Amino acid sequence: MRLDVVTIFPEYLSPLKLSLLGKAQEEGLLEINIHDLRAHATDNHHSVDDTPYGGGAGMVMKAEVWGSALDPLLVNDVDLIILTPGGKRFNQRMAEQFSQCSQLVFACGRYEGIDDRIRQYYSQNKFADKGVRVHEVSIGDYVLGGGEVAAMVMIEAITRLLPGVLGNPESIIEESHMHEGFAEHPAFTKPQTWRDIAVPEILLSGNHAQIAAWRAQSAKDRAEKNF
Ligand code: 6GU
Repeated sequence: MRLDVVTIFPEYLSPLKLSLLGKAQEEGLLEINIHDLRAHATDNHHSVDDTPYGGGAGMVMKAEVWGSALDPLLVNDVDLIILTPGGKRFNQRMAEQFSQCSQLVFACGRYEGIDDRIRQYYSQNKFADKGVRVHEVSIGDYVLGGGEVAAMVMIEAITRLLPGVLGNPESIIEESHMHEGFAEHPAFTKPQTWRDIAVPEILLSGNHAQIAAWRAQSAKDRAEKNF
């Protein structure tokens, strides 16, 4: 899988070099390219934003700058993800769908967002015919300073589903039966008693059917409590 992230803060994405994702890149399972949006600014001040038509607070990121950054990335069979708090809420099902894609391009908006003509332009039939698909995505109901952290959240959720990236594929299979409303069961490891709190007896029984039933019920209870 190839990932491209376009941002005015390339250093913000440096954690992607660490840990499992760093290793996945070294092993060639994954290619991540970070692009500096400001390199596509054309005026003396290298501005990437301007005041909004219609007035109001804040600044809007310029279509010309984004167009120049995105044109070379949106060639064929590629999903453009525009990160915006107004987008479709990201979830595990979307992570699974995006993990099947060959190339994802993350457009990290700052300020009051990206000129909407970017979304409109790359949604046209001439791009759809080339295999360019456009998505507006949010990671939750709160407002971040920009899409960078949201892109990292999505990248972590998506790439751990790729073959060979996560150490333990069995936990992926377990998760695939979960989705919303069916959270994970509580987990325990040694010692059997810690500060007078014992591990549930059933988990020591060796009765796999009963353990599975206990885990399913606990996961349900926990999910309902957290709702
Ligand atoms: Cl994708 N961007 C911003 N700026 N805020 C958010 C978000 C994205 N998702 C949730 N809040």
